Amino acid sequence: MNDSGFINDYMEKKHCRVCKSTALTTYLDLGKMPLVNSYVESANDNIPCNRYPLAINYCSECSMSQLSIVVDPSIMFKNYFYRSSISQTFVNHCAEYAENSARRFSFKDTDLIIDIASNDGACLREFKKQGVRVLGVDPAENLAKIAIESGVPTVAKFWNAETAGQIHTEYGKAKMITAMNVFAHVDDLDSFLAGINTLLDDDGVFAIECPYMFNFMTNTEFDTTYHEHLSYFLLKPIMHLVKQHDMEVFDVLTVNIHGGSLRVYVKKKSSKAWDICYQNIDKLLLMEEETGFHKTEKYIHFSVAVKKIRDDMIRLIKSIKAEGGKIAAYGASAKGNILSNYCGFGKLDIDYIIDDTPEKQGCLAPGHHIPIVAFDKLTKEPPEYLILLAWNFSRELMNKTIKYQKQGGKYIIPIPQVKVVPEE
Ligand code: DWN
Ligand code: ZN
Repeated sequence: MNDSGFINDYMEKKHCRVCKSTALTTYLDLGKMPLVNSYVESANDNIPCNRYPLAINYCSECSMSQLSIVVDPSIMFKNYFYRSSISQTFVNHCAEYAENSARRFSFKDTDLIIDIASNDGACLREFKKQGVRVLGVDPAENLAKIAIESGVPTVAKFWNAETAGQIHTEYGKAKMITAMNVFAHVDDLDSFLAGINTLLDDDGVFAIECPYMFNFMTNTEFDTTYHEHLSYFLLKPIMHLVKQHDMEVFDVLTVNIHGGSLRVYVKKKSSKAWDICYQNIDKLLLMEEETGFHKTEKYIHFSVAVKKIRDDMIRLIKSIKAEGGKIAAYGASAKGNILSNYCGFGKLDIDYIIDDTPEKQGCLAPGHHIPIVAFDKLTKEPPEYLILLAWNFSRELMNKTIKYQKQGGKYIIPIPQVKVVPEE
């Protein structure tokens, strides 16, 4: 057992992290998968990747969905390849979020805004434009360095109660704490929320933004299942969880980013500063209830839809290759690594994966070790088909490849169903 209590890099999760129930039902099992952000040096092509069980369990007590294991976070997050700022779509999303927050919560220039899992500072750079003090928290030392060099002060640590205490001593209380694409990545949510309680001003705002289970299932976004994503949230379990920490949800909305996300605004129960938007909250809870998401039956057949996407992708790739067609991909994303490994694709199927993240170029993608290359490869060796593995940014990727389109190049978009664009 290592010093963080992990044997063999991971541990089984036998109880619900929200309500502690053991009434868990497995409804999706993708088998053993590699860690999606463990990109491989090309010299290590002959060394097989570690693979870990990847399955999701549903809690019938509180409607929480969570992975059946927890992989040691220090393996996944201390040196992190993913850079939030590569996607202009995401940067624009952050700019809108920062402007909206400054207006709604009447930021003053003395206010401190903290972003947990701040990555390369993409979001806090937008908040900084609103004239507030900012502080990032992210365990990835490589990303913290980039953020600091871009003018975003960053503490290179995991967020928990202890880190919150240290920040409180040095920086004081925060007006707003944002948790974008991290709340689903954390096993000990009790320590996470204890840290929020420590650092959040009495009338402060805690804002969670995470992938929404409603979109995950409705659009069969199974490839966003990976070991970093421990939880797959509905609004119902989030409300249950924050209540256990003397906090309450005061507003909620769905946002069109990363395949469809939930943004949940939380305040301390004692604060009277923010009206509770019951209409928005009740509307979403009712939608979850009426569409069956609060019942186990809803989940039982999800794997059928997942297997259909896998089978459709395999059939399409096989038919293209049978006719001698060349196939490449764009977006060496975490989701793309799950989709391509789950379909069993390898170098004989996909020649290369384009990615604009400098740190990923020249590496091999986890599992199948398909080479990751810079954009200019598309001009030098154009394929007949380009799989958009970052389908959540299809528009941005297609806008970047107009020349490829004009030369008759085609796209394969795998989610929510496998389709070729333009249609054949
Ligand atoms: O939660 C997480 C989400 C937010 O980001 C993390 N745990 C991991 C990561 O997941 P992902 O890698 O699937 O995220 P993206 O943002 O869908 O990945 C897009 C990939 O495509 C990146 O490697 C960057 C690349 N890309 C590019 O090369 N050129 C993306 C765009 C838009 C581009 O123009
Ligand atoms: Zn539960």
